[in-house]
Amino acid sequence: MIVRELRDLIGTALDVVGLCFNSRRLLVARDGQSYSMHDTIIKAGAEIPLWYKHHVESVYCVAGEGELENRETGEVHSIGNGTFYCLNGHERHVLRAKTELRMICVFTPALVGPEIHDEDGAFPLLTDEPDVTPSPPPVGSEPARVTTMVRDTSVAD
Ligand code: 9YT
Repeated sequence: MIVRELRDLIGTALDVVGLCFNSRRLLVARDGQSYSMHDTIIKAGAEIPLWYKHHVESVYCVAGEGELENRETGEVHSIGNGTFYCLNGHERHVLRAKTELRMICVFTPALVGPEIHDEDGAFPLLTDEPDVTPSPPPVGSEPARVTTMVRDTSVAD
């Protein structure tokens, strides 16, 4: 069982600060599940073009008011407390925050942790690999494990 408190993530590497959002990554790839889960705050006034080419994202809004534009169809949906959407077709979209939004986001495959959006509004597909540095761990400590950012080049952009 994994039990975490949001307050324990604040200010750590899993509290990822973007230009107009804060993504607190509660569950990430190294936790061994098929998805990651984030508690994300989008700043009021933000307009974010996104395109999750490598991931499927599900989003449940629990606070705030905003708008979701599907750039493939031109459809615009209001977002508020209780709105859910799933980008199961990797749709290009724009998220607009009229007020601060709080969104619970689930990504498949799981994010490693430090991902930020690239120029297309996508997260790169990273792999979580153990550190292979052949130095012995200090006596009495757990084996060291660090997250390395490795671009998976088998997936075309
Ligand atoms: C809702 C959304 O896509 N926001 C961008 C941030 C992302 N969801 C994240 O890192 O949690």
